[in-house]
Parts: sequence; structure tokens; C-alpha cells
Amino acid sequence: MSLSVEGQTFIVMGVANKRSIAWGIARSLHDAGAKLVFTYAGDRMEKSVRELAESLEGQNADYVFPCDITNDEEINEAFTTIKNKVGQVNGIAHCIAFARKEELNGDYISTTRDGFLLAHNISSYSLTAVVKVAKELELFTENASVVTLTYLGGEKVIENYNVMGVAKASLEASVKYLANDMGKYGVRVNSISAGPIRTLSAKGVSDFNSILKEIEESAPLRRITTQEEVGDAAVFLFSSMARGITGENLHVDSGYHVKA
Ligand code: N5H
Repeated sequence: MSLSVEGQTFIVMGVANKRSIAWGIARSLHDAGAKLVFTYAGDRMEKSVRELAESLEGQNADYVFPCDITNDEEINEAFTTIKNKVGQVNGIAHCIAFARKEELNGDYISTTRDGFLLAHNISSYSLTAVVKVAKELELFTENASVVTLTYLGGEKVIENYNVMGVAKASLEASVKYLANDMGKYGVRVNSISAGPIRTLSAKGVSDFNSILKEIEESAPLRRITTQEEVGDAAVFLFSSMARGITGENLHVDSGYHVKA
């Protein structure tokens, strides 16, 4: 058994720019010798994802496909194309979330029905949709695995996280149910709960600096989580070293989750 994912193929969903955690996962997988396939949502993201894919030595920069995860047909199309062009995959990194900016501050109770459903559709159901389509198309190799991203706000109340916290709780529960469904096919499903990282997602969070400062001062490791740390943990979860791990939520957060 080894940590190696050399020669294996992974789909990375949700790269927006070079700060994305998805990009940290992509780089760690690439450094470990994996072949990557990227999916993006919306034309706005295409250029940036293509440029990033091109920057990886030896990576086929054509393996970049549109996939709007709110549309089952589009997931089907993207995964069918991937299976035809690239073959089966050893894993999928699902790094996708969205909530309306207006619903990420103030009291959770002001969440609208629309905003609630939107956040849950994109941030939680999309994982189930992706695993479902991949299974139906027999896209997974034996011993494949899926990694999604979550945040401590799914376990505890964290100010302003609001509807995203409720969506992450749903995502984390989905990881457990999907792990149970997929285990019989040899497929593992896990999440990484990353500490706060300055990504496009975090843009516009008004007190982000003070959130980071609190981590630096009080997390056991006294430092901010990096994209590289999350990427390396993802490689571990994808590798056969983690073959006994499924339905798990691995905190990569400098240990902050142990604090009261
Ligand atoms: C407690 C906090 C700070 C407050 C909450 C932040 C929640 C962020 C997550 C969501 C996914 C961000 C989001 O949807 C922003 C959009 O409303 C606006 N942005 C966009 O549309 C950009 C252009 C696109 C690319 O973004 C997305 N998501 O598609 C949490 C922080 C301490 C940690 C954190 C930032 C967690 C997290 O889940 O990302």
C-alpha cells in the first residue's frame, strides 16, 4: 500500500482561481503524479481554469469541461464526455458551494425559502447528484473515492455562516449516507473540514482578518490553514493509505475544532 496516486485520474470540480482550495488539491494531486480533469460552472470561469490547467507540466489542458451541478443533464453530459475521452476515474474532488451574499450575515432566522433552497441545492445536493451520476455511468474505478469540502460552521454555530452552516450540516450527513451506499462498490466518500482560507468564497467577508487572527492566536498549531495542507490531506484520503476510511470528516484546520 502506498500514498501514491501516480498515473491515477481525478476530477477536480470547483476551481475558480489560483487561491481556490480546489486548486490546492489539484496541485497536490499533480505533484503526486496524478492526471487531472477539471470542471467549471459558467463561461466566466472557463478561461481561468484553462490557464491554470495549462500551467501544470504534463497535464492535458484540454481536460477542462463545463459542468453546472444544478443541472442533472449537464452532469450527465460532462461525465459521459469524461468517460469517453479519459476513461474511468479514481476519484472526484467536489469543491462547490454557494449562498447569497445577503444571507451570510445577520441572523440565520432571516434566511428566505429561496435562499435556503439555493444554498442547499448548490452546496449540498450537488454532491449526491455527482456521486449518483458517476455511479450510473460506471465512471468510478474500483477503490475510487470522493472528497468534498466542508467547514466547522456545519457542526457549530459560527457567526454569519448562517444558511451555509445548515447546508454544510446537510452535506456532512450526505457524506455518511453516500459512504454507506457506495461502500459495497468499493467507493469511499469523505469530507475535509478546512480552516478559514482567503479564497474567492471568502471575498467580501467583512471581518475575515479578525477571523484569521483568532485562529493564529488560539488554534493548537497557531497558524492559518493553507491550500497546500488541504491538498495534501486530500491526496492521503484519495490514496490507498486511507483505504479503511469512509464517511469521515477530517479536520484540516490547525486543530481549531478542538477549542471550546
Ligand atoms: C463564518 C464565515 C464568514 C461568513 C460566511 C461566508 C460563507 C462563504 C461560503 C459561500 C459559499 C460563499 C459565497 O457563496 C459567496 C457568494 O455569495 C458571492 N461570491 C461569488 O459569487 C463568487 C464570485 C463565487 C466564485 O463564489 C462561489 N462560492 O461560487 C466563514 C469563513 C470564516 C470561512 C469560509 C469562507 C467558509 C466557506 O465555506 O467558504
